[in-house]
Amino acid sequence: MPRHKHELIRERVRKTYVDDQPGGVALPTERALAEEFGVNRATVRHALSSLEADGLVYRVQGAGTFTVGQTIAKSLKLTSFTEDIRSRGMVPSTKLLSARERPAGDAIGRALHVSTAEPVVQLTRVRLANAEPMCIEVVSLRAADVPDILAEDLEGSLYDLLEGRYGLMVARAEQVVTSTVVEPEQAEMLGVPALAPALQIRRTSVDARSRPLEYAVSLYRADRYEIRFTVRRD
Ligand code: 16G
Repeated sequence: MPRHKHELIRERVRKTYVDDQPGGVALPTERALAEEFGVNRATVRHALSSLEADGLVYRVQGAGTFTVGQTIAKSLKLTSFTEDIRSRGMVPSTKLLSARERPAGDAIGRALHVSTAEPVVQLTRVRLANAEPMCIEVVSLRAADVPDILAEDLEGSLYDLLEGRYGLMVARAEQVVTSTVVEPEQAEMLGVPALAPALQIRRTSVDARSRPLEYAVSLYRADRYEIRFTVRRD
């Protein structure tokens, strides 16, 4: 079936410049694309609008057109970062930024049900998928729950470590999602411009007896993450 010219161009642009690209990669200019594919700029514009409408690229006034990359749907099933990324056929990795013991303080103490002076272990990690940064996570655990954890490899799955070495199993978590922006010092770690939109998820995880195990604050790139949930009429 003959198709419109802009649809053919759209498919060629998609195959050449969009598919398999990480997010934030600039496409050539409209003029360059028009030349490359031997069509006029209106056709290219039409093709780009259609890619934009499908959420595959985004346009920034005066700067050009950029790939969105694959987004990761975070469902309300309780999963670890490692599981989320593997389920998308990507390879998870982690860069440990800091690992230390400190007093819980107010907010963390409240979340973990300990006094403000109680020592907690705090890990700050950049989590990546196919070597591309996805989120920054700050996880706090009661130090008494995880003796010698600072000597462990903290660049793998924390949930595997908690379960395998300490017998701690997360059964449920309370989560609060807020929208925010990336602070300048976080922007570089996430590979996005400062003040780019982000999703913050605060998770308090408890075991089967409702004892708090983990308080985690994860900052996700909003261009790569979405939250999906099922609502049911009972
Ligand atoms: C997820 C959790 C985080 C947990 C981590 C463990 C959310 C919002 N947060 O990122 O609380 O610490 O997974 O992942 O889902 P890991 O086992 O791969 O280290």
